[in-house]
Amino acid sequence: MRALLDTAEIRIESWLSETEDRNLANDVLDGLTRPFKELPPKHFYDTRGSELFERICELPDYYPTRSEREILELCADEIVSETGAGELVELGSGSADKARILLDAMARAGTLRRYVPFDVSEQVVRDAAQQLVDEYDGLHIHGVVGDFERHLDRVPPSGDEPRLVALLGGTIGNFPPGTRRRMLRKIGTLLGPGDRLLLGTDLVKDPAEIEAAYDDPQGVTAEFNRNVLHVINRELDADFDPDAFEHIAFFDRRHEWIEMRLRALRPCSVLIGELGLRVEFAHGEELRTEISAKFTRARVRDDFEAAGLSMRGWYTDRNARFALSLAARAA
Ligand code: AVJ
Repeated sequence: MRALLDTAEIRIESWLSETEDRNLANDVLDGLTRPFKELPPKHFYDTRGSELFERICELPDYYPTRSEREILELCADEIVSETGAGELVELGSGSADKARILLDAMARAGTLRRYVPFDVSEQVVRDAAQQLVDEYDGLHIHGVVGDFERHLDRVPPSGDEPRLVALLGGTIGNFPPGTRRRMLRKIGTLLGPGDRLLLGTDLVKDPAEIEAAYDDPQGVTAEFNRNVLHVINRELDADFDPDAFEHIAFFDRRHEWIEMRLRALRPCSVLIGELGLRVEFAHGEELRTEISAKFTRARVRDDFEAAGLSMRGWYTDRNARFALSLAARAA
């Protein structure tokens, strides 16, 4: 662990070594040697990828961010009074602008004590911490820089006041179904008896509307998708030609998830220098880069139950596009 900052109000710890990072090399080695090639979506998010994602959130067709914000604005006071939360732990905190809506509600309720932002990006955690201590009087911040698939046990123990652990944006939908339940179970270990999980999930709806959100005419999502190839080129000394791959997004009705893929427009032979690995793509071969599951209330409830949690609240936006649910550790 590296202590990055330690003042009266802010403590930031990093659990990522610069070399190990997000385990890119091992994920590439696994994913590109399979019969159906696949990469985990977490590698989209270098600086450029995070910028592209922010642009996606502003696209007219990408409804999840706006819908979730609408729910937060509508329901934050109720969520805070329901939970009595004095501490907010946010997994994948990013720029913390959603957190602000919850922190405001906690400040109004007079319970606000501590914010624990958890993110892979050191810069993101630093910036959020610096800004928020100035904005909220008496707020303590304990930032954790890490990968929440591996470093969840580094979240500091909860204090005396009830804790709200938030996983927003629909990120839980990016995990395959078994891993998703395993993740929820691990997150459950952060909860004491009075604590709650606040989970954001995109909802099942007209497939055309979902597909439009992942295949914008401006091509921002396509660039975001291809960005993973730029990341591999830079980090692992590879020679992908990103322009030789086209962006695909389709809703899989059986599994009720969106899939993003990159399809080779011609045969490609790629050298991953750092791994001494040569990877062949046939013309038309597809590489799966992301699934993003869409939920019903029953599906969220079943996942909670399989993970030792129980649903305690369900909030949607006016158009029922997106949901926030509250869960507690099952007795
Ligand atoms: C990271 C879950 C917010 O799955 O919708 C956006 C990522 N991918 N457009 C999602 C994403 C393509 C996004 N989340």
